[in-house]
Amino acid sequence: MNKVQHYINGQFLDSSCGEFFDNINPMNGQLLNKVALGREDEVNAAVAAAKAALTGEWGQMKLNDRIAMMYEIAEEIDRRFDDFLEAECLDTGKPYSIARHIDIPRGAANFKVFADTMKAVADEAYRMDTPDGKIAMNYSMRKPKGVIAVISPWNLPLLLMTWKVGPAMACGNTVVVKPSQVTPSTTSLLGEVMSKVGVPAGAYNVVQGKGSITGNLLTAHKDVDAITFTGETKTGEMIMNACSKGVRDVSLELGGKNPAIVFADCDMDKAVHETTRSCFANSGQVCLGTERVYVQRPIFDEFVSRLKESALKLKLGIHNDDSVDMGPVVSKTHQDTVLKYYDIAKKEGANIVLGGGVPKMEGELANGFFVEPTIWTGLPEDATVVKEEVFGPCCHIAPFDSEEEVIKMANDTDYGLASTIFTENLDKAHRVASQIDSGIVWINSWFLRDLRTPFGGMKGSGIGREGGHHSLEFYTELKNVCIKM
Ligand code: 6OD
Repeated sequence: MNKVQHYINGQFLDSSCGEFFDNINPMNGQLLNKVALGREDEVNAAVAAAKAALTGEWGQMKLNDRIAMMYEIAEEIDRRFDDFLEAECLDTGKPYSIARHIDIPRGAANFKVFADTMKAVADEAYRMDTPDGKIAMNYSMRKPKGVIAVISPWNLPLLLMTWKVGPAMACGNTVVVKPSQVTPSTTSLLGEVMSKVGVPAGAYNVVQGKGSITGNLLTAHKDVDAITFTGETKTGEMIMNACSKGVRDVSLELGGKNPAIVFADCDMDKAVHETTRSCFANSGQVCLGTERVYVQRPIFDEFVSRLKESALKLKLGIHNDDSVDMGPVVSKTHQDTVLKYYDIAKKEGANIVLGGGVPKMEGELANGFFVEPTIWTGLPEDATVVKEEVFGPCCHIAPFDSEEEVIKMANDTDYGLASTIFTENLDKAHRVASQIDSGIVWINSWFLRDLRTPFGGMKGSGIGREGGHHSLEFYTELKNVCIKM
């Protein structure tokens, strides 16, 4: 059985204390491999390597060479596509049908796009008249922020980790990554890529471990200059607290309780297709996914039955069966959480249109952490599953009458990450989009990503924007130089 190690200062290592923890395959509940548990020694070594690399070979590398290296990393990920695919699917249980088209290509794209961004960086310049009749020129310049701690989640492990590591390294920072304890593999595999393309030691470091141990040590470390995190809102609050010590910058991409608004004048096929994706893709474990669907009353019954029909076609199963649409959820703990919400919905009087429990799986999959795609109707807006993020393959569908009413319903949430609107009336689409409080609004689509656009959440969904040149705001320090002539 192979093991998943730390990658520190260009070397793969076990922990100094020799401790490992189990990585479980969510498709069958079996042990997949053992993962090194990082404690103080590993966190200190990784941060020290990252700090030294800032002034070492990595820090001295010319911008053009660094950009070239970003492209080489992307190309090497493409060359190792099948290794990344297998490792990601075994850790998460997601099927090839998803990871082949989303997770792994984005792992490479996250390096290419930020290499492109760095090629096009423009600085500001202002000429001013001075009080004594001369002139002065101001120009801005950017420098890397330093050692960036990247705490990445389990739902889209490679995609979301590289979404941070790509821009951080393209800007010249060094990184220490702590991936989720349940999906450690692709982060360490990326270490092999870094070694292969000759990234200088210390620029990319990985400390495997648990949030409550390794994550806490990393976020508290005094030589970490900024922290970027994707995950639960509660953890985000703790990380923000940690950042107050030393006044360090933080970027947070947190939870969502995203609405879909389906107007009577929508293209029904499109609305059903995209909502099936947004509710059930990746077993509902996407922070941009839909969990609240609002449908205009004249088409309510038709939409509910069409969404049910579409969800019934989703095939659950093993990752390497190309006909499978949905895998299990990521862990036993998360299966319990989702099922707890399914129970609460029932107790609070939901009409269960579809699912609501554990599907019957055959053979070894019977021990996997599968949950049924689930659709509810009939709950009030203050019901638990209409308010709280479940992060499972489920949604509640409620009717609405007017545009004004649905905007209020959509915005009545502590979150503000994403939303979708379905209508064939362009005026209405723009009008409603402008009034929804979410960082991204998709019209007649979902999860269509242009990596140059600003990405981030409002309210409890996070702080800061990343994507294209917006990522530079977080990953660099901007300074002004004023020269009197
Ligand atoms: O596509 C992205 O860049 C992104 N940050 C997606 C986030 C998904 C959350 O589960």
